[in-house]
Amino acid sequence: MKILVLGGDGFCGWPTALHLSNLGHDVIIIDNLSRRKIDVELEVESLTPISPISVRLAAWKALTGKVINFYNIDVAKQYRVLLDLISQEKADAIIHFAEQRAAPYSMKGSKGKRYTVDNNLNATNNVLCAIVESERDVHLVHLGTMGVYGYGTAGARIPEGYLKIQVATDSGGTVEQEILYPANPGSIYHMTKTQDALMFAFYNKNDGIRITDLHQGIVWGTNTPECEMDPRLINRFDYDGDYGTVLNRFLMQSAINYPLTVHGTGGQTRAFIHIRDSVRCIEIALANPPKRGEKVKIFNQMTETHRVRELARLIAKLTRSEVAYLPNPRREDDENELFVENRCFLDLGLNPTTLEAGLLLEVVEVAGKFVDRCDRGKIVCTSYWTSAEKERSESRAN
Ligand code: NAD
Ligand code: USQ
Repeated sequence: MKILVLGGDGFCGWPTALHLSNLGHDVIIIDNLSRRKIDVELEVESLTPISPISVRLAAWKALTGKVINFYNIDVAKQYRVLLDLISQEKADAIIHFAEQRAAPYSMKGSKGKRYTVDNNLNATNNVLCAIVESERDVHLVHLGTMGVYGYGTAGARIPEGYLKIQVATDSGGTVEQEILYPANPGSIYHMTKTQDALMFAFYNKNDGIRITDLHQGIVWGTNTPECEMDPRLINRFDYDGDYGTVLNRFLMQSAINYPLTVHGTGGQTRAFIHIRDSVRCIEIALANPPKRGEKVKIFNQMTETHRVRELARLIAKLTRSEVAYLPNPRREDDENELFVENRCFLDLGLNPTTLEAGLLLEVVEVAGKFVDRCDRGKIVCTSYWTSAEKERSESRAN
């Protein structure tokens, strides 16, 4: 298959591109390297020493003989170049990772909010529009988020994208309908993902585009077998207060003896998936595209749910770390229950990497190995959802 990987230099995109190339697909990476530029802006670097994209690709070719081409294109801005590429390369599938993905960065004030909305919504609309204009039957696989469902307590298992409802009619009866699960975003970033979902529904209905939207949980871990082949192929590991996600942050914090930064009570329950399983899910999604005329296929791409404080306790026990309960910089429920339906991927053959099996290995092999590269001053989250969270945090510090 000829596959364009938009955002293929990023944390999820890079191991996916390597995995698909290794399977024999013809992979092309499109990325504007904005994530590397944001590192410069935030004055932080990946904990792992990542190579420049040209070095990554040359190493891959030298090791495997396989070629991955790269185009530096801003998907949100360079519509014509994107369209020409889809047409000339005769793409069969596009995997769309190319969005600003950090909730804290998206809440860093008007700059972060406006950039995230402009970038993410224009990128998604451009991809969809270009597929229509190319007149190619391209399967679009998008990386969405579990966060579109919201993190309250639903009181029931969260279905894979669609909710069956009963509506009361004027005549006193009921009719059954199936709707997109109600959107309930908790940040500007998550809001862009809920809006992506509406665009998918529209282009699917109007233009018949075949789309798979993967509602992914928090990805943990770092490397896949392909990334482990050579130090030049190593994946990025974000640990800073904006881009670091909770479990990888705790792993790194335990490696440097930094008290684990639990926000609030730590009663927030979230969904998780290892990077190896994330890559495998994308392989499965590509092999099982929606049929022509089928509505948008939605999978919940997660394997486990955990409360933040349970994760902290688990890692603290494994590594003898301390746990710090900090004022929560986010406006979110202190405690929530989360039950998620994830049969689709399991039925299609996903064999999950469990937290239990992978955790300690990750602490030793990755977080522990690169501790010297950590800037302790970048660990605390300083992006506040509103001024109330900022004031609470500052009054605690004084
Ligand atoms: P990332 O920031 O590491 O990678 C995104 C890549 O897209 C970067 O290389 C960036 O340079 C590129 N990009 C951004 N905007 C672009 C544009 N306009 N044109 C071209 N390239 C652009 O993020 P990630 O962690 O790899 O996440 C990838 C996708 O998966 C995101 O859409 C994110 O919402 C989703 N996701 C990630 C996680 C997670 O835990 N990391 C969880 C659920 C969903
Ligand atoms: N948290 C802490 N301590 C920390 C960091 C985070 O307690 O040091 C808490 C947060 O307050 C939040 C939870 O952990 O309650 C998750 O935060 P996170 O930063 O790990 O994850 P989130 O902001 O939700 O975003 C990440 C990815 C995003 C993806 C999302 C999947 O950055 O791209 O969409 O996970 S999901 O959470 O399922 O929506």
